[in-house]
Amino acid sequence: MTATSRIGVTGLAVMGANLARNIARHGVPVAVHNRTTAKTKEFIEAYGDEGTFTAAETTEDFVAALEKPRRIIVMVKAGAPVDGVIAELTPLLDEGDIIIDAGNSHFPDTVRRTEECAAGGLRFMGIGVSGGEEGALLGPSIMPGGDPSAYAEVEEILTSIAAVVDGTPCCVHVGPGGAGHYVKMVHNGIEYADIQLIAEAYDLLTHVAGLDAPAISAIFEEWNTGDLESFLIEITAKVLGKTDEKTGNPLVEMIVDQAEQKGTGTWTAIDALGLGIPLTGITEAVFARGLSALRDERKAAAGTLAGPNPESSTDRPDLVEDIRQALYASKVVAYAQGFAQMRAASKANDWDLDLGAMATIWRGGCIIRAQFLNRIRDAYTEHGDVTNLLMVPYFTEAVANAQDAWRRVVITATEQGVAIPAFASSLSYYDAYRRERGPASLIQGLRDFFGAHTYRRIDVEGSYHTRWPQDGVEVRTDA
Ligand code: NBP
Repeated sequence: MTATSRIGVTGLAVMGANLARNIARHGVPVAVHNRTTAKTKEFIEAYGDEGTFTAAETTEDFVAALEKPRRIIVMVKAGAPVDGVIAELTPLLDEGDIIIDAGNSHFPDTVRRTEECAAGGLRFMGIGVSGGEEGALLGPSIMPGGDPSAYAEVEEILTSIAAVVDGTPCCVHVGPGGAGHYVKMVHNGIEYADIQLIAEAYDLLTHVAGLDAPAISAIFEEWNTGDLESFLIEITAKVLGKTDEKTGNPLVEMIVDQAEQKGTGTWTAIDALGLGIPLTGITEAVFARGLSALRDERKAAAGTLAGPNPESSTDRPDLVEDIRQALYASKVVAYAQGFAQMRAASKANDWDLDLGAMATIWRGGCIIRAQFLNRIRDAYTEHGDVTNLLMVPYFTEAVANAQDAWRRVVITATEQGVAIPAFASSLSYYDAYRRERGPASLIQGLRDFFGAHTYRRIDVEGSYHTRWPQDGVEVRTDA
């Protein structure tokens, strides 16, 4: 085997195969390999004429086909398979060679693998790739993390295969270690929130506004021409507009209402809990999927638990526009929270994330691509280190303009008994965030009462405890 390939891809399921094809279509010779060799043969038979491929049956041949420093994209199932592939590759590689995990790995695994590879003289990168199978083939959003010297070796290839928006490739070096997979994780979390908000809007338009799926499809199509313009709103119109060939009903009504998940939303929520960052939109979206999965329990509860009086229906003419505004405001909150989480993680891990660049590379190729991300990019360009996007004038004003409609929607939904966890929690977050003084003073008082956990006062420095059950006297505890 002669070393003629500039890069290798191992793992030829849908994502790996499409990434390899995308790279080859850009004129880069690619070595391809898969654990099950039949898949490699199938790949060459189907796509071999799309570029210069070297098919390798063994890992040894795969490595031998690569120019040095070797650049190897691993696109196998996240988890133990990635460690297995790294263990197989490591003894065959030389110092400075680069292993690139482009799957959806959990970022702590990426941090560990980076250290393990570095101990053996190898450079490791964890890169997030978004856009599903079509994105991988035609231009994904790429979030590369890891050693900058390794990125320099693959930058040209990665930027050439990425989606391009306004002449800018949707690929930028995110940061060291696990930064790339971290940002991809938050991207997926935001995707959960976006989808949940859309589902809540659909529920309201169905059960409060009384519209059918084709009518709601037309509404989403119209919404896609304004502030909400995005891939997810566009495909919502398509999904709602689809008629089931078997029954003639809207297909969405024939699909079981149990949402599945692969775990990235849960990782995002758990990470936010660890960082102490309020991430209500994404977390409610994960919980909502969990609740949807309790189909049998819901079925039993539907006949048992009382709801509101069905006669208290509403036919407000402005309801559809109110829902649009509530969706937009809630979306602003979900993104503000996700970006606040990335900011906190960047500080905690010394990643120095350029959050404006993250908004820039999410504008194309990925599932959450949206017009809206231009506004987020502009916010970081104009205001630098933004603590919370809600405080940037564009979003401050956007939410202020939408808030009356948002409140009406939450009230109406609650009166009608329609669950809107993401709409409502986003509004509560907004109301809590804009309060100079909240009710946590009582929480501190209670904690001090039952656990002597102490509290701070607003008028003087120090830490205090009141001897509640004894003599009620306040004592300073840090003096
Ligand atoms: P899968 O996640 O379904 O993984 C299948 C691939 O992993 C096959 O090539 C399989 O080889 C290989 N593999 C497994 Br399983 N165990 C292995 C092992 N122990 N050693 C070597 N290879 C092993 O593929 P995918 O859907 O293409 O996704 C790849 C990665 O990209 C995942 O991390 C996924 O989360 C991520 N991702 C997927 C999407 C998407 O839309 N599907 C989007 C973005 C990111 P075999 O053929 O021999 O079984």
